[in-house]
Amino acid sequence: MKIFLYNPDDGLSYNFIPHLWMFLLKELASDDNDVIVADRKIQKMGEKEIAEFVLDNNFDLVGIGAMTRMISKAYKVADEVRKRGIKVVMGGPHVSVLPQEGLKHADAIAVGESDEFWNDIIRDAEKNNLKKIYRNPVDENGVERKPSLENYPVIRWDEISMDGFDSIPGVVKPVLKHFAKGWEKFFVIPIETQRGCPYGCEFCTVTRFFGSKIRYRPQENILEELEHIKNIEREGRGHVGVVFVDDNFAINRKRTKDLLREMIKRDIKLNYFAQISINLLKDDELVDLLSKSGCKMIFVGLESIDEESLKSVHKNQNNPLDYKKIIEKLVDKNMFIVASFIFGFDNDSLGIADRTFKHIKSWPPVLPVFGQLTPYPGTPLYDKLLEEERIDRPEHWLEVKPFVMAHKPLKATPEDVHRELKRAWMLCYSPETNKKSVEKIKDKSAGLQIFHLITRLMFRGIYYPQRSNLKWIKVLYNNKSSIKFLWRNLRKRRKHPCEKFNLNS
Ligand code: B12
Ligand code: SF4
Repeated sequence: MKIFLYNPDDGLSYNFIPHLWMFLLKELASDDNDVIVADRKIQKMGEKEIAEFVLDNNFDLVGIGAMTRMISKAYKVADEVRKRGIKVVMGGPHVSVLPQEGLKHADAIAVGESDEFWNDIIRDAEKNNLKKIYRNPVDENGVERKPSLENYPVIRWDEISMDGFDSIPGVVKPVLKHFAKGWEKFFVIPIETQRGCPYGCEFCTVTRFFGSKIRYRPQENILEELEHIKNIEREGRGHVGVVFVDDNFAINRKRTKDLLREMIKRDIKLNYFAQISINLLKDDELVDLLSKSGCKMIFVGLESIDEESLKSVHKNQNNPLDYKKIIEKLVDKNMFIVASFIFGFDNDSLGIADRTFKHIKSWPPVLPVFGQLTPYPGTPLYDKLLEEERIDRPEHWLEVKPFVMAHKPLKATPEDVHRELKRAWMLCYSPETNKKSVEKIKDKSAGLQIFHLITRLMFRGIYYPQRSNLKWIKVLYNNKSSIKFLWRNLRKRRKHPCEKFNLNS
């Protein structure tokens, strides 16, 4: 069978992190199948163009995955592909909750983690005998038996051509070629070490989808995959940024510390990004090992600076009083925080953007991201708001309006929340704030300062799309004072910045 796997872009990031599920299912498919994964070129195509590509390349089956946010694009692609007589199977967090909706657009739906039944789907498709729904078996109590990760395949990233996944914007490449040779090619590679989350925050789909009990991949198996990834750098094919997609990379601190120690011992240190709850980062030994093993950025769901708001969504593991101290510790160890905030909690009122910015300003530089509270199907939040008849657009995913709420919070209107979001993005990524951020880290290595500024400019693009070269040139022009500051500061140093792009000190 010739199989094509596709995940729509979120409309903003060109899938800068390639979707792990596609590479995982490619690896799990039995050897007699030819599985092709959609790359960045495909992301730029419209649904008809994608369907024509599938037809022209004689694919027998198309697998589509999507989060709720991208589901309407996924359905459009599925419809176009099926119009051309090719079978479509869909999976992922959205259709797993709403399989009947998915079946209006697909021949079959994979409900839940599909590792153990993916080959059944392929076999049935080959026999032209697809079932409508595939799911994991249940135990004697009717509880789903989620796949064990004991036999997780080692993905040979070093054997995959990564050229279609290079994430450096064309306009920045010449600058990097000049100042930081080797960094003009940068591949982002996703990897998982475990599944599940015990916290069960009200707005999140993870605990219901992956379960509250953590299942782990064997450590040797993870280390083997990291070794293959490291080979990409060792062979000089470009630089790599690993993303540990686990919802909480350090949920079991002992295991994580053991893994990090082994990475250090075996010299498979890689620049990486992970998601970790702020409460776990109080552990100094963990922070030290993260830094020594190559961690450069940590995504932390801070969500709010307001304790009441956190309580209202059962995010009890966060304490806003801890934020500053922990962030200082991390930046001190050369790691940056992607600080994720949500606006639109029932307790949020006007001025939340300014109040949040006041806190952020008092911290070492972080990369803040802001989104509105969204009731995703399959979450306790969705069920609660539906019962309270507070969702204006109960099927909001069929018409995604970025930064527009689907329900009414109690102390602000959806329009207020949108204004607050806009203000927060503006305040945090203005040229003045960017300059202050670079100034705050003027004693760090050249590499870290350049990395921080480029990342800031890229993060700005989450709210203010800047995909064309012209827009990028404008962004660089508007931020000329940060660039000048950086340039002067780096020239002052004895070691010339071009000499070495060292991210580690
Ligand atoms: C990495 C990640 C991202 C990355 C990008 C996604 C990527 N490239 O992987 C980034 C950081 C950009 C991101 C962004 C967002 N994310 Co995100 N993200 C994740 C995360 C942590 C890991 C995804 C992953 O690789 N999982 C591991 C793989 C193996 O699991 P999987 O994808 O579910 O695949 C399995 C099955 O679902 C199934 N499957 C999946 N697809 C298909 C397709 C077929 C054909 C078949 C047969 C099977 C199948 O098979 C796989 C193996 O079992 C998940 C949480 C999680 N643990 O999954 C959230 C998650 C997917 N994200 C989520 C959300 C909400 C977002 C945002 C909308 C957040 C926001 N407010 O901005 C944004 C959207 C982008 C945007 N800018 O607007 C939600 C999605 C919920 C939903 N119903 O849509 C999740 C589940 C987390 C949560 N808090 O609930 N995210
Ligand atoms: S938001 Fe994070 S901590 Fe909370 S349930 Fe989801 S994955 Fe777990």
